[in-house]
Amino acid sequence: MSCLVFSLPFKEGDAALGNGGLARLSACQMDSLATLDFPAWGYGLRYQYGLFRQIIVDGFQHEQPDYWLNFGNPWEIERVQVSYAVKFYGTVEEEVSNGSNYKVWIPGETVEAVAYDNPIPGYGTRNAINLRLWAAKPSGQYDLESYNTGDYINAVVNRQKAEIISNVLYPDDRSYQGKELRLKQQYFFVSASIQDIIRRFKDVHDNFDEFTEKIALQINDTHPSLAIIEVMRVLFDEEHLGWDKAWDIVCKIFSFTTHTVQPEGLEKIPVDLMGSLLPRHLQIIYDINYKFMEELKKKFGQDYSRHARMSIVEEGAVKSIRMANLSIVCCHKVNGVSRVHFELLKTRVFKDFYDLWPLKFQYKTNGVTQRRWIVVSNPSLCAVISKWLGTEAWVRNIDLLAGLRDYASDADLQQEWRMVKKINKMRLAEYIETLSGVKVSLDAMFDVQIKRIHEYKRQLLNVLGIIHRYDCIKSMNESDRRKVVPRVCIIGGKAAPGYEIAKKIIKLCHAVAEKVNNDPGVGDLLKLIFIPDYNVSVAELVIPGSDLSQHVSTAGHEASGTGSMKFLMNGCLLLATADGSTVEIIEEIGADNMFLLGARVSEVPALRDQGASVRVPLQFVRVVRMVRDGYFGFKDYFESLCDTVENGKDFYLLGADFASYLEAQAAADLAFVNQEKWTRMSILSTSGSGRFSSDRTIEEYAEQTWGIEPCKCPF
Ligand code: CRA
Repeated sequence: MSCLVFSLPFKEGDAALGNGGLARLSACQMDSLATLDFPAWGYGLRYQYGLFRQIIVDGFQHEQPDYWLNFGNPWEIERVQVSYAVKFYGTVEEEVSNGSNYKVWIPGETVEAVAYDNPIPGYGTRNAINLRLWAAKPSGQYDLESYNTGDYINAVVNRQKAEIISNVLYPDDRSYQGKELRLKQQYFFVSASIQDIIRRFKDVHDNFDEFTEKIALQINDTHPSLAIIEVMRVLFDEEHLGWDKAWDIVCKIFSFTTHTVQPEGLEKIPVDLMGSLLPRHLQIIYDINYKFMEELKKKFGQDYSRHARMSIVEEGAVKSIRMANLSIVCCHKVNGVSRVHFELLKTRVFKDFYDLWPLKFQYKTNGVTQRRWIVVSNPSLCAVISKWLGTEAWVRNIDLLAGLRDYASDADLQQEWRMVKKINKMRLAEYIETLSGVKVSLDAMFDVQIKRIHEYKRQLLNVLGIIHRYDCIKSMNESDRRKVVPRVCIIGGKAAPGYEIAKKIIKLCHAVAEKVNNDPGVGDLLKLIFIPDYNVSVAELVIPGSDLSQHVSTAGHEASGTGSMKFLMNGCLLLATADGSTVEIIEEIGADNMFLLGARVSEVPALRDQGASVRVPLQFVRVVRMVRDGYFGFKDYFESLCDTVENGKDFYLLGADFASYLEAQAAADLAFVNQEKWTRMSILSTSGSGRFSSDRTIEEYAEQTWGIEPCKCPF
C-alpha cells in the first residue's frame, strides 16, 4: 500500500510593501486598531514589486525585483466592483452653475483604481478591520481617437502604461525624489481613497453636516498629504459647499504625523510638476497659501523672512510646494513620534509653526504590537510569560507585563527564561549556518544590529568596534584570551540602491567577516555574520535569538526607532544612544538595565562645531587606518568611506562617540559573564516594555486626536 504525503512547498513570503519603520509601524497600528475594537480603515498602494530583494555577490549588495504576487496572495480579496477613475494632467476651466462660477478640471489621462481588501482580524475580539490597497488598471474609457485612426497598437500600449503607477515601491526610506511617477502614485492612492471615503459616507448621508463627526483622517507622513487638497477640491468644486465650509471641514478631519527629524528629509514637489500633473490642486494650494500669508501678515506684520520660511510655496531655483508646511497649515494636530522628536519639532524643524500654533503640536510615542513581536515570533517566551503571570490577558493588556518584575530574580523563572533564549539562539544559529556555512557557538553573546543601512544609524561604528575587538584579541596572550566574552556579531539591512556609502558599509561588513571568521587564531571568540535580505520574517527569527541589540544613531537623528521596542519585548538588552524613543525606554526600565553611550542630543551641535579638533581616541584612528591601508582588502574602494569619518568630516560623530561606545561594549561583556545579573536585566527589559505597545499609541490617538471610542462588534 502506498501513501501520498502532501506538504506545502513553502509559506508565502513577506509582502514588503514598505521600506522599514514607517510602514511596519502602520502594520502594528492596524493590529492594535482591530484588537482594541476601533472602527478604522487603512489605505495604501498594492505594489506589484515591493521592496527589492537584497542578494550579496562577493560581499556587494545587488538588488533584485521581488514579484511577491507570483503565486497569488491568498489573504486579499479583489473587489472588482469597487473601482474609481483617477484623473491626471489636463486643464482647468470655468463653469457657471446656479449663478456662481466654478472650476472644472478636464483631465488629460484617466486611470482606474481597483480595490484589494486585506482583512485584519483583532486578537480576542470579533472586530476585523480592512486594509484597502489600490491597484492601477487601464481605464474603461477607450481612446477612440487612436482606435479610429488605426493606431490600434499604440492605443493598447497606452492602456498598459496605466498599470505602471502601482508597479513599484520607491526604495528610499528617508530622502524624497521629485519624480513624476512618485507623485502620480501618491495622488493615485489618495484620490481613490478619498472617493471611497466620500462614497461610503454618502451611501448613508444626504449632506455633509455630519462629515466631521464621522470621519477622521490621519496623514502618515507627508506622502498622502495631497488628500487634504483632494478633499478641498471635491467639497468646493464638485459638492459646491463654498470655500469656508469646505475649509472648515478639512481643518477638522485631518491630522498629521511627521516621522522626520532632518529638514532636508521633508518632501518638496516642484511647482511645474504639480501644475502639469494636478493643475487644479496647484491652484487650490496657492489659494490656501494666499490666505495663510494674509494671516501671517496680521500676526507678524512685515517679518518677510518669517513669511518666506513658513510659506507653503518655496521660492528659489526650483519653485516647490513644501508638503510638510501644507500639512501643518491644514491639519488640526501635528504629531511627533517620540518625546525627543517632539522637542526637535518645536525647537528646530517646525519652530516657526510651533510659535504660531503651540497647541497643534503633540507627540505619540511609537509602539509595536506584542501579538506579532512576542506571541507570533517567540512562542516559547509567550508561554513562559503567561505561566508566570498566571494569565494570557497580557496579550490584550500589555500593562500586565509589569507583573514579571516581581520575579526578575527568581531562580526558576531565570532558568526558564534562559532556556527560552537558548532555544531561540539554536534556531538562529541553524539559520546562520545554512546561510553562511559559519558555525557559531551558543555560549557566545549574540549581538545584533538589524535595520536599514544609513550613515546616521552608524552601522560603521559597529563594524569599527568589531575591528577593534579583533585587533585586541589578536594581540592578547593566552590567559587574557580566556577572559574574552565570545561574540557573534550579526548585522543585517538594506541600503537604498543609489546610496553609495551605505553600500560600502555592507561591503566592509563582508570584508571584515571574511578576515575574522577565517582567522584560526580567533576561533569562537569573534564571528561576524551579515544576514542578507533583512525583512520582517528575518526579524521574527533574529530578534528572539539575540542577547544584545544595537541602536546607536547619532543623537537627534532617529525620530523614534521601533526595532528597539521589539528587542526590548523579547528580553534582549539594548546598547543604545539617548536618541528617539530610547530616552523613554531609559525611563521605563532604568539606565542600569541597558548600556548607554554617546553624546546627548543637546551636546551634538557643539561637538559638530569643533570639527577636526573634536577629541577622537587613538583606537579610532587606528581602526580607520586599518581599513584605509587595505588590511581588509579593497583599499581604493573603502577610501571614500574612511573619508566620511576623518579630517573633520565626521558629521555623524563616530570618532567623538567611539570611546563611549567601547566602554558600553565592555560593560555589556562584564554583565554577560554574570548570567544571573544578565537574566534579571533581560526580564526587567520585557517587563518594562509595556509602554511601547502600539495599543498605547493607538489609545492616545483615539482619545487625543480622533475623538473616537471602541465600537465592539455586536455579534
Ligand atoms: N525611517 C524614522 O526615521 C521612525 C519611523 C516610524 C522613520 C524612524 O525613527 O521610527 O519613521 N521616518 O515613525 C520615516 O520613514 C519618512 O520618514 C523611518 O522609518
